[in-house]
Amino acid sequence: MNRIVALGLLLVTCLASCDDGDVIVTTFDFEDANLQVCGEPGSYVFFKINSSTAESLSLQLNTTETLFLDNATVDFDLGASNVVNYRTYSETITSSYFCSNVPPTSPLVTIDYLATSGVATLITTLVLNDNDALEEDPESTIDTDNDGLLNYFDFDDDGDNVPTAVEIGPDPDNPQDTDGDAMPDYLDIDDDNDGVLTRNEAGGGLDPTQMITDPTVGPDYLNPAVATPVFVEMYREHSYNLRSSINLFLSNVVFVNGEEQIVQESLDMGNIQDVVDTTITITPKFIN
Ligand SMILES: [Ca+2]
Ligand SMILES: [Ca+2]
Ligand SMILES: [Ca+2]
Ligand SMILES: [Ca+2]
Repeated sequence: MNRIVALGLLLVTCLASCDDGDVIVTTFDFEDANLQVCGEPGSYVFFKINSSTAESLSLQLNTTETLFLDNATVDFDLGASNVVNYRTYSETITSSYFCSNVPPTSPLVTIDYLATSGVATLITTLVLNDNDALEEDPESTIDTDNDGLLNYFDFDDDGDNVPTAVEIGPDPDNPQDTDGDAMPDYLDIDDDNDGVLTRNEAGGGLDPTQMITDPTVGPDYLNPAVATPVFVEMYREHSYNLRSSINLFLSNVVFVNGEEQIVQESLDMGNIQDVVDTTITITPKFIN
């Protein structure tokens, strides 16, 4: 709020001093400028800076949503709560102008156009990866174990508490099938076909690889000679990588500065690759 008040004062100052003959130059030339973003739920600021002309184009979204975590195309009406400004400055600015918590006192805003109407369209595209070495189709909706995590980002596809990366074996093109039933281990809930589910061959724990009765054979879940169930009705914690990229467009924007008005039918604000690159951890709810 302090910043908004401060900018308002700067605008008034400019209007008072700028309207007696100064030529107002507006290029709207941001083609070479990268889209940048900072902020968090409550207030995100997207901006482009043309350093050579000391201009900026910015969008402040006062949404309480956490952005960038869903595949989505969302329209935001511009106006009181979603604010677009086109500004010029007394000298060029850096990203900290928009990203610092304390509103900067310099450089001065020399021209400030505010969008009174228009639409901002934010397109978010996610890439989810369970790092299990399988080539998996992100369009697929298959969820083998029905745990709510689709196979392409489920690091334990069959929900037997042994990660797919462990079960796949050395050759992802020819995945391991311990019991030879034509169902590869990573999709087989009873890997040794001894009648006890792999999940229940962990001695009551959440890691069947650690339950080894006969070290010469290996873990009990791969040893058909050991078939002692200890029932486990929980999934282990899952993790996957989430990367998101965004494209931002402005359309039908009416910029106003006093009596001046500029209409921009479409402004491509550009894109940011990997605006989020993070690891999501989740323990899926066990459903029998
Ligand atoms: Ca799943
Ligand atoms: Ca598994
Ligand atoms: Ca099998
Ligand atoms: Ca066994």
